[in-house]
Amino acid sequence: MSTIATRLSRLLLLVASATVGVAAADGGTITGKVEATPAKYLEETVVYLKGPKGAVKPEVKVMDQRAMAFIPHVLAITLGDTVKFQNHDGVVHNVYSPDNEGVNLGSFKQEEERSYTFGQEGSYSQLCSMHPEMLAYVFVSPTPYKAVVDKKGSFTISNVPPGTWQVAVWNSRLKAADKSVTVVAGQTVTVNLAVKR
Ligand SMILES: [Cu+2]
Repeated sequence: MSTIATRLSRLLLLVASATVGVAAADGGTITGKVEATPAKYLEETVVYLKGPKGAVKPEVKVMDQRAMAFIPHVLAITLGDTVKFQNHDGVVHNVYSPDNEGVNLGSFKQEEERSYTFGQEGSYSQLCSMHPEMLAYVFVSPTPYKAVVDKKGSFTISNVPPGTWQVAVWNSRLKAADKSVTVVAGQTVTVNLAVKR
């Protein structure tokens, strides 16, 4: 091969690898709004993608206990993530969930914390055996592409790999059919969903 041809093929290789790198890093955005009927259950809603799963680096998320409540009220995590439960109240709290594999972290006092790695996809109602009014939800998503809706029902899921994916909704009491959405790199696609009985 002549020197010029060698240089040209090297240059083409460089351009090709750079293009692939940009495409892999450059995801799209899914945004939209969830409407709930009845509306009072709207805040207990998570929008998530059923795929792509891919390789996910586990993270540690926090659920606090403060002023006799779990904070946040709904925590969305990815399967493999660990939740650190804290207690910032002057009283002892217990942390348990009867759902899926069942969880009981026992009782612990102010400034103590205990961690748990949830074993299954889906929702866990999060309770305290001493204070029946304390209720929250941990939603374990099969993918890292998930969002808890805000007070108006709006959500945004960023950095989604390009492709066609199933958008699903979890709500503590209501249901919605999945929707198929096609994500294009660098673009935002809007998906509106309705949850009802
Ligand atoms: Cu408690």
